[in-house]
Formats: sequence, structure tokens, C-alpha cells
Amino acid sequence: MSTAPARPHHSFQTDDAALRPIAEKVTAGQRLDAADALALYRSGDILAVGWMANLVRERLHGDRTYFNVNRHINPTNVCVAACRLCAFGRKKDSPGAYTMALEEVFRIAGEGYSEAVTEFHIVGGLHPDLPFQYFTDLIAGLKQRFPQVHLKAFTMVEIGYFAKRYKLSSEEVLRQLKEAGLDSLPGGGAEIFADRIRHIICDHKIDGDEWLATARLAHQMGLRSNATMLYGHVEGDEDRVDHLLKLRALQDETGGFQTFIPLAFHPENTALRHLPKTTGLLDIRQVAVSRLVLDNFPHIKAYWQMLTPKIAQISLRFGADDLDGTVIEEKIYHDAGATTPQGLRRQELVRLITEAGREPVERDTLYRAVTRTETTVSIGV
Ligand code: V47
Repeated sequence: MSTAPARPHHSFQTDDAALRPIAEKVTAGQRLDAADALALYRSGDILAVGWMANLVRERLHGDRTYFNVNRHINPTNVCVAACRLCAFGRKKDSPGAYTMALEEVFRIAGEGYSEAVTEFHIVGGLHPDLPFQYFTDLIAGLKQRFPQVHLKAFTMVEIGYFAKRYKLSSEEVLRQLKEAGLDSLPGGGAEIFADRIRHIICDHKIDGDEWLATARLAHQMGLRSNATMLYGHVEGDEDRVDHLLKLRALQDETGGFQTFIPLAFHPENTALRHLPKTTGLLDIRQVAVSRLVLDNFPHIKAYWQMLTPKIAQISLRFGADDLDGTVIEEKIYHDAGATTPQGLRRQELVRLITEAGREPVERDTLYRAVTRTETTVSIGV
């Protein structure tokens, strides 16, 4: 397979005068402010924006591009929240509502096992009737059956709901889940922090400040997490900038975020289905702006399930250093009309990365390199 050399690069060039001072800051390793971030969103010169994001990406990671072999498990789609952005949640008596018995969760977890999964990504709806023990038993049962698999489970929104529903503090919820075997938390549920937008897209779940407070707490308790932003619906550039700056401020405080994942809104089958889908240019710009503004986040993930493998591949030259995983059986975006395949095999991820002139590195959830032979898997420390 022929691979284009990643270097040498051309020097920075742009016709957009607003980008010149930003390029100076980026080259000097200085932090960008809100006005800079807005200028990046509004610039017509996407290649210049990408050039800067790529510089930062290569400073941090060279050509290394991460992926993992994971499996998503969504134990229930029953949800009290009814977010307008979501096509996945169901009221408990509605057609299509499901809740897995724990044995079913364990069976499904085992199905992808021959692919040597290193991570289970577990998120679900806010179910009003399950006891808290369902969740602690789910984590403990998976840990017992698959001790080498990292359990990345429950968004800040689920943690907040468990606290409210079971009348526990968020700290106690996290403590019990951690004791059961929870290893880290995914980045979902952040959406857009600004109240005005949150009221439109997801009125009935924790607000932006609570999301951030829960992430802070998790990090203080030694749990790493990711962070997301849902873009391409009713938010404006200012709302995106506000979201990114709030995440950056919290990361300055805790250092607990590993990866930022911009999530492109999929309108189909949601209450916002009249909205258009995001365009390729917006997707790529969002990856680049994220890389430039979130200077303290180690990784920017181009989640191929959301972006399509084609856009995710291109974004590897616009700031992203991670493609996420093989993701066997994804439901949340496929319910919202995603047409991407449900899972990509390892070799296909490797091909996407190599053809982008990058070096594929299989990682575990904590970004340690995974080495495989025919019969063994070992994780570097
Ligand atoms: O929070 C829901 C989003 C998120 C729709 O941490 C939708 O590694 C688009 O957070 N269109 C959950 N998006 C997924 C998530 C995630 C994914 C991959 C990796 C990681 C990680 C986290 O999905 C929700 C919400 O923002 N979502 N409905 C929709 N119609």
C-alpha cells in the first residue's frame, strides 16, 4: 500500500487578515481567546484553519492516530427525559421500549469478545423504575466476567439522575459504581451548555453547570472522563465557543479529561427533524476549532460513526488524532438516521488511517498502546 509522506509542509498562508494574529499565537504556543475562536468559526479560509489545527496535532502526536476495539452496550432505551435532540429514548410503555435483563447484557458483551475487545462503552436512558443495584450489579458482573476489559460507563447525565432518583449524593453514586468496577466515564450528555439552547434541545436533564460539577467530582475521585459537544442544530457560534471555553477552564482545574468528541447532530426521527444535517465543511471546521481552542485536551476524536468514515479520515489532517473504535452495534445515531455501517473492522480502520498518511496505533481507553499477536493481547504501561 502506498502512503503519501506526511511532511514537508508548506508555510502558513491566508488571504483572511483575521487569521494572521491567530496563526502567530498558535505558532508561539499561546492560548486563544473567545474572539479568536469566533474568528476561526467565521473564516472563509478552511485550509488555513486546518493548517493551524494540524500544526498543534502534529506537535502533540506526530503522525500517531489512535483507534480502539470496543463494543457499545445500551442496556435500556427507556428514558424519562424526552430530549428533542434524541431518537433513541422511549417512554416505558411505548412500542420499541426495551430494558435488558442483566444476563442479556452479559451475553451481548460476550458476543464481540472474539475480537479481543478492550473497552465496553455503556450508556442508556434514564429509567424511572430500575433499582440502583441493577447498575452496580451490571458493572460488577461485567468486571467479573471480563476482568481485562475497561468499563467506560454512564454519562454525567446518568450519574446526576441516579443521584436524584436514588436520593444519594453524586459522590456516593460514583463511589459505589467505582467500587463495583467502573473505570472511567464517557463524554456524552454535555450537548451545549448554554441554558437558552439546552431548554430547546434537552430540557429535562441536568443543566450545563451540573454536568461540569459532576465531571469535576469524577475527576477529583480519580476517574478520567471524556467530553462532547453536540453541534449543528439550533446553537450559534457563540454557544459553541462558550461550551469549549467552559471545558477548557475545567480541564485547567482537574486535568481529568482525556478526549474531546464533537458530535454532529443527526435530525432524523427526532423532534428537530425539520433541521438540515451538518455539512462536511462544518464537521471539519468543528474538529479544527476544537483542536485549537482546547489546548489542554490531549486528544480530539473524529468519531467516524457520526462523521462518516470519509469525513473522519479527512479530519485526521485537520486536528483529529483519534477515530474511536470498531464499535460493534451502535444504536443512538442509527435510530437518528445515521447511514454509516454499524461496525468497522480493525483492518478497515487501519486502512483509513494509513491512507491519510498517518500511523495507526491501537490503544486502550487510557491511550496505552495495545500490542496483538495471533493469540495474545498486551497493553503497554
Ligand atoms: O450525549 C443523541 C448524542 C451522545 C443524537 O466518550 C446525538 O468516548 C446526534 O457521547 N444526533 C452520546 N447525536 C454519545 C457519546 C459518545 C460517543 C462516542 C464516544 C464517546 C466517548 C461518547 O450522543 C449524547 C448526545 O449528545 N446524540 N442523539 C442525535 N440525534
